This record gives sequence, C-alpha cells and structure tokens, in this order.
Amino acid sequence: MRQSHQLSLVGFLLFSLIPSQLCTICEVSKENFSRLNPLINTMINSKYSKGIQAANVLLSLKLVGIQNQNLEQQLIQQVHDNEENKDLTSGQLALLILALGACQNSDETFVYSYLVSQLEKKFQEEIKNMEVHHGNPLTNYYQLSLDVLALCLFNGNYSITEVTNLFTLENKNFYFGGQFSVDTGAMAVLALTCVKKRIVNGQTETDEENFKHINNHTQSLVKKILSEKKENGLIGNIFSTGEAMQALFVSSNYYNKNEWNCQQTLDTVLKEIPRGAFRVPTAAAQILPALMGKTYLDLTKNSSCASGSGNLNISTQEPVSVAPTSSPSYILVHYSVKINETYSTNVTVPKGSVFLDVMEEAQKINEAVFRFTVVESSWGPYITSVQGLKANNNHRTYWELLSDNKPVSQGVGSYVVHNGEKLEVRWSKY
Ligand code: B12
Ligand SMILES: *[C@@H]1O[C@H](CO)[C@@H](O)[C@H](O)[C@H]1NC(C)=O
Ligand SMILES: *[C@@H]1O[C@H](CO)[C@@H](O)[C@H](O)[C@H]1NC(C)=O
Ligand SMILES: *[C@@H]1O[C@H](CO)[C@@H](O)[C@H](O)[C@H]1NC(C)=O
Ligand SMILES: *[C@@H]1O[C@H](CO)[C@@H](O)[C@H](O)[C@H]1NC(C)=O
Ligand SMILES: *[C@@H]1O[C@H](CO)[C@@H](O)[C@H](O)[C@H]1NC(C)=O
Ligand SMILES: *[C@@H]1O[C@H](CO)[C@@H](O)[C@H](O)[C@H]1NC(C)=O
Ligand SMILES: *[C@@H]1O[C@H](CO)[C@@H](O)[C@H](O)[C@H]1NC(C)=O
Repeated sequence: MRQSHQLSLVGFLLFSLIPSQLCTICEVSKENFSRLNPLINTMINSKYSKGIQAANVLLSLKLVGIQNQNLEQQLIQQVHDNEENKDLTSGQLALLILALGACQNSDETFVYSYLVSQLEKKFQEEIKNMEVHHGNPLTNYYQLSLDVLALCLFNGNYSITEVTNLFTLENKNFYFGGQFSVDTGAMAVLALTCVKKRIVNGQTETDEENFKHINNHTQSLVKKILSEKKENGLIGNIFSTGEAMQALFVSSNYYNKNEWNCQQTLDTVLKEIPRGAFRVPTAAAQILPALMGKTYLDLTKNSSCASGSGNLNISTQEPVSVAPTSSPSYILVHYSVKINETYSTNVTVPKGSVFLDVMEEAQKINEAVFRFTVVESSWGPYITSVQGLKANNNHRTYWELLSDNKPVSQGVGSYVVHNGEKLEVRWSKY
C-alpha cells in the first residue's frame, strides 16, 4: 500500500514538473514596438474617476515594464480611503491586489496582507451566494477566477478542493446565453495553472486527486477556447483575444503546435490597433501584456516585469483623437426598449453619436418609458436599469444591447450609431 502510493507520487511529481516548464509564446518584435504606442498612450493619458478603474491599466503597464507613480498613488489612496473596501466586488479587490503587488522585488514581496484576508472573505461570500441562489455567484466566474489567481499568487488561503469542484467546464457560469465566454475561460485557465503549480509542492493524496481533476478541467477549457478561434486568428472576439493568448501561452502542453498559429493572431490584433479597437483603456490594458509575451502569472516573478521596458518608446502624445466634428449633420435612428412589450420611438442625433446619446434623447421624449440608470465601470457606462427594472445577478438578468436584432460588441459609451439603424435595449437572461 505504502509503496504503491509512493510510486504513484513519483509519477505524479514527474508528470507535474515537466509540463510546468513549457510555456510557448509569440510576441511583437522590437522593431515593431512602435505599433503598440497607441495602446500605451490611451492607458497613460486617460482620466480615471475612481482609482479602481485604473487597476487593470496599472497591472498591465507594470507587466510590460512601465512605471506609473500617478496611477499607483491613486490606487493606494483608494485603499486608504476605504479601509473595509466594502463597496468593491471580489474581482475588483483581486485586481487591486494584483496591480499593487505586481513586480515587486523579492525582498519586498508584500501586498497589504489585510487586503488578501479581505479577498478570502469576499471569495467565500461568492461561494455562499452560489449555494443560496441556484449556483449564481454575486458577480461572475471571470471575477471568481481573478479571486483565485490573486489568492494563489499572493499566498491567500483557499480550499484547492473547492476550486477543483467549482471550475468544471460544465458549470453554467462559463456561458452567457448559452455562448461560451472566452474571457472567462481564459481567466480560469490562468487561475487553475497557478493553483496547479502550487500543488506540486503539496503531496497528499487529496492533492494528487485534485491535481488530476484540475488537469482535466484545464484541458477541456483550452480545447473550448481553441474551438472559438476564428478564421482571421482572433479567439472569441477582438476583446477576449488578449486573455485567450495568455491562457494559451501558459498551457501549451495541452494542445498541438498546429492547433494554433500564434503569429497569425498577433498580426490580426496589430492591424486592429490603428483602427481604434482599443480606445477604451481597459481594452488596451487587457491586450497589451500578451502582445509582449507576458501573462498574469509573470507578475510575481522576480524582475520579469522589468525586461523590455528599456525598449519601449513612451511618448506622451495626445491620445488618438476622434474625427473632428464639423458642422453637425443629423441622423435618424429607431430606438426601442423591450421587456415583455416593446416601446419604440424615433430619435434624431448628430452624426457620430453613441448609443448612450440615443438613450438620453429618447428619455427626453418620454421619461416614463425611456428612463434608465448607468454606473461607471472599467469599460465605461454600464446600463443597470430601464423603466426602474434593475438587472440582477441572482436571477441572471441584464439589459442587453442590440442593433438590428444582433447583440453589439461594445457598450453604450463606445458604440457609434448610424443612420437608419434599429437599436434596442432588451430585458434578457444570460
Ligand atoms: C461578466 C460580464 C458580463 C455580465 C455582467 C453581469 C455579471 N454577472 O457580472 C453580462 C453577461 C450581463 C454582461 C453584459 C454585457 N457585456 Co460583458 N462582460 C463580462 C466579462 C466576462 C467580465 C466582466 C467583469 O466582471 N470584469 C472584472 C471586474 C473586476 O471589472 P468591473 O469593471 O467591475 O466589471 C463590471 C463591468 O465590466 C460590467 N460589465 C460587464 N460587461 C460590460 C460591458 C460594458 C460595455 C460595460 C461598460 C460594462 C460591462 O459588469 C462587471 C460586473 O459588474 C467581460 C470580459 C472582460 N474581458 O472584461 C465582458 C465584456 C466586458 N462585456 C462586453 C459586452 C460587449 C457586454 C454587453 C454590451 C453585451 C450586449 N450586447 O448587451 C453587455 C452590457 C450591456 C449593458 N447593460 O450596458 C465586452 C465589452 C467590449 C467593449 N469593447 O466594450 C466584454 C469585454 C466581452 C467581450 N470580449 O466582448 N457582461
Ligand atoms: C513587423 O510587422 C510587420 C507587419 O506585420 C511584419 O511583416 C514584420 O515581419 C514584423 N517585423 C518583425 C521583425 O517581426
Ligand atoms: C482556510 O480556508 C478554509 C476554507 O476555505 C478553512 O476551512 C480554513 O479554516 C482556513 N484556514 C485558515 C488558516 O484560515
Ligand atoms: C479526465 O478526462 C478523461 C477523458 O475526458 C476521463 O477518462 C478521466 O476519467 C478524467 N479524469 C479525472 C480524474 O477526472
Ligand atoms: C530579484 O531581482 C533583482 C533585480 O533584478 C536582483 O537583484 C535580486 O537578486 C533578485 N532576487 C532573487 C531572489 O532572484
Ligand atoms: C524612439 O523614439 C525616438 C524619437 O522619438 C527615435 O529616434 C527612436 O528611433 C525610437 N526608438 C524605437 C526603438 O522605436
Ligand atoms: C413578462 O410576462 C410574464 C408572463 O406574463 C410575467 O410572468 C413576467 O413577470 C413579465 N416580466 C416583466 C419583467 O414584467
Ligand atoms: C419611425 O420611422 C419609421 C420610418 O422611418 C416609421 O415607419 C415608424 O412608424 C416610426 N416609428 C415611430 C414610433 O414613430
């Protein structure tokens, strides 16, 4: 008995050590670094009204070796102003920890340890909420993955068995409206990879069992992510591709070389930069690390953050300017709110207006029917209620944005509307 257990442990250790060495990346070459400038400019020159909005950006800049004292101070201020961090969601707190803890020298590897304990609590609250509300977390699995990643990297306490049981591909939280969320799957792969590396140091039979299961989950998630690869190399859509790349970098032992042409993905993303795909700072922040061959797992590696910084040309030019508004010409769009019934109107707005402008115009026309509320999030304004009817994570309800009956891939603050378009805000379930 004892003997066989030891033998299997040896096998287990060999199995676990070898794959963890592999990490295949592709990255932008030095000659082409200047093509990343628009991303860096967007991140550095944007104004962040709340510190937490800058967490993604600070994390990303640090990973590619750019210091930004100003943003770091904003985040530290947030921590001090808000001792309990009560109004932060678990994932926001996790991002705060990742951003503040990133790229410290090994002799100062220290993030406020009380932040990590607060995250332990918030992670438990997510799980408790799942137990009471039909498996629905307070937030979502993207954030639970951020939680696990931060706890794993910064030595927080969490149950590996719990994590193993949560992150199975069959879990409904990997899907929104039946569609696999590549962003979520990618973040989960990063988190599970971190957890897996830690198990190598533990050696109980439970660890061994969990290790096998986590391997299986990772394998299925990677397969699913690759199945979302498009002809042009994007994975999911342009906004999920950066994190999908990171996930594939750290899991290259789970797929064959011919299953993913990293260079093709990289080239397609580079072409999208000058077209303005990453004008939202969070979008820029989420794509940049992968383009420089970095992943969120690198952020506690000593000194790995700094390499490359010397080669980047940081020019603090004005941010990419939007087309100048000459004498405004107007366009007509159709707008409706759909709950059970559909409420419609026609709205005239200046050319170049965004979805939010249309909603505001409609609200002026008929306050009772078209009133709405927004909150400012890291991606910009997020619609939380229309006609007083509020989105609710426990019920998986939200306000979906559509154009000509198809969901749009940007928020109300970014989506530019065009003449004759049929816009809709629909009460939906994910
Ligand atoms: C979970 C999630 C949702 C959930 C949010 C509710 C929940 N249960 O948490 C649901 C499914 C409802 C959702 C809806 C939408 N989403 Co969404 N969502 C995400 C996801 C996977 C994680 C967000 C998160 O928790 N981040 C971490 C926390 C710490 O940051 P946070 O800022 O506090 O998070 C909040 C906001 O991100 C907000 N939020 C979620 N989605 C969106 C989208 C926009 C445009 C805005 C402004 C805010 C927002 O909800 C989060 C929780 O409160 C991201 C993926 C990603 N890469 O970020 C996509 C993502 C942000 N969503 C996206 C989109 C397009 C939408 C929709 C506009 C889709 C649609 N056609 O209706 C709607 C939003 C409409 C509205 N009401 O304003 C895009 C945004 C791309 C862009 N350039 O703007 C992303 C990047 C996915 C993608 N790859 O395309 N989403
Ligand atoms: C720089 O980018 C161009 C266009 O994508 C590509 O053809 C070229 O090979 C890149 N240069 C290097 C050194 O990779
Ligand atoms: C760690 O968390 C687990 C549950 O996730 C809990 O049972 C255990 O008591 C915690 N240990 C410490 C030292 O806090
Ligand atoms: C892993 O997956 C394979 C096939 O998908 C299955 O046969 C095996 O039992 C799984 N192992 C564990 C530990 O779940
Ligand atoms: C960490 O990196 C710094 C600077 O690169 C170096 O001086 C130090 O020795 C490194 N520490 C360890 C433990 O590798
Ligand atoms: C950096 O910018 C300077 C001037 O703006 C230029 O001369 C130099 O070639 C650039 N270096 C790189 C690596 O792009
Ligand atoms: C929509 O109609 C259904 C069936 O009549 C009803 O149960 C539900 O409450 C309605 N939803 C809203 C948001 O009014
Ligand atoms: C909006 O305009 C279209 C024609 O452009 C018309 O068919 C429709 O009836 C109008 N709807 C409303 C609610 O005024």
